[in-house]
Amino acid sequence: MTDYRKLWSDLGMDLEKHDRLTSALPLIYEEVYLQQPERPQAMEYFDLVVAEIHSLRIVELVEHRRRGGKVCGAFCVFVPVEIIRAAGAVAVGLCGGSQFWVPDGERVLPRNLCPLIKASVGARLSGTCPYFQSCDLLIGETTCDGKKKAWEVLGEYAPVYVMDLPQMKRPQDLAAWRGEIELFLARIEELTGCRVTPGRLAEEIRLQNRLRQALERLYHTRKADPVPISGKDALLVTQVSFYDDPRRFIDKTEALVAEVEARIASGQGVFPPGAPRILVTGTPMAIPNWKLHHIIETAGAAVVCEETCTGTRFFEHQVDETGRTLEEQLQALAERYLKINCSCFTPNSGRLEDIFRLVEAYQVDGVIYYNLQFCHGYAVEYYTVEKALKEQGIPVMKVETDYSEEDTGQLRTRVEAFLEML
Ligand code: BJ8
Repeated sequence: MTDYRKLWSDLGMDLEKHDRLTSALPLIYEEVYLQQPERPQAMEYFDLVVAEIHSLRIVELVEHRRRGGKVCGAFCVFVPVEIIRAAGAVAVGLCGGSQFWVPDGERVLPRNLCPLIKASVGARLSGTCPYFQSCDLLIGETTCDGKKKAWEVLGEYAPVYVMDLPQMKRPQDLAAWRGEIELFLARIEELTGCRVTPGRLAEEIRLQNRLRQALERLYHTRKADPVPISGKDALLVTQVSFYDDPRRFIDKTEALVAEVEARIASGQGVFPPGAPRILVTGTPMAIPNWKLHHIIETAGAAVVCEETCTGTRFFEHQVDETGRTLEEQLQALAERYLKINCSCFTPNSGRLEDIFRLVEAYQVDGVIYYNLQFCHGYAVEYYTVEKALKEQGIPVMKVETDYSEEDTGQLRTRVEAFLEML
């Protein structure tokens, strides 16, 4: 086995602490992922990515930087990665999904803050995440208050650029967002020293659209009964898409889709036909946050769709590819990204429409509303979602949790009770 300690130490990482972080992962992964029956063979690639999550891709990032390239890290699906890549930089997703990083985040942030923010900041402070260590620029955004203020703190430890996201979707908000994208492009050009040309941007727009389509096709297979792939596996694929080389990711995901489509043709599933079908909606699940999916799927139900930013919000809607000038392309990017229905918008009725559409398309039996603790936007929005779903007779339950394992037993009991009444 290759020893990556020199690589990590060159990145300024805390090796001893990093050993503690990585020592737990194989056991958890074995229990949560590898013990699932009848997994598609093509999941082997995604297993490898997780097994080597702090090495294989990091070697590529280090090599890219050695050749003079830049790496940018983002925390939100609103950041237009097409622009980063069109300027010759690599884009990686940085949201922290591990409890391991929370205490380090709490050194500088209040305890009663969303775990995703604490873990993201903690990952940087602890010096145990090679993705953070490889970034030349971190890109924050003004979505929720917690993130917005956390970037000021994070800025003391690494270069941070913040995109100002509007909180409404009126024509003037679209115009403002388009202006933000122009400023972002200028900042990325300054970082990389490369001009973004319409030709290069068109290429990256097409590539990211292909990536979205690959995920969309994978999700489409989950509409079948029996379900041909577990929710845990589908979630993992989406999580990996934030880190991986996009071309390789598309190839591997398309291979997975082909295998899963063949399973549908032969009636093969990972759950018995008729198993309860669950839509998870709410806050994102950054790797290695598999807690809720694991509870649901070991209680006999299948997660068939995620209306989250590690689900449909990430890949729905393509960027219009017909733009020939930079102006047209930036407008197309602004329009596509502003279609994402995050709870930081008011009103956010589009999200409700999405949930109903997905309930129908995936033949959902029940909705589980996933709310990371202290995420007020999604917590408040539950009122509207619950009311609308109940009016239509669609069962819904809310789960408010963090990254720790403390409430696992209690959550399991609640989920089992919910599944029984479906
Ligand atoms: S577009 S959901 S990725 S902001 S960090 S809002 S969980 S309190 S992540 Fe998000 Fe972009 Fe919206 Fe999606 Fe709540 Fe936590 Fe804030 Fe969060």
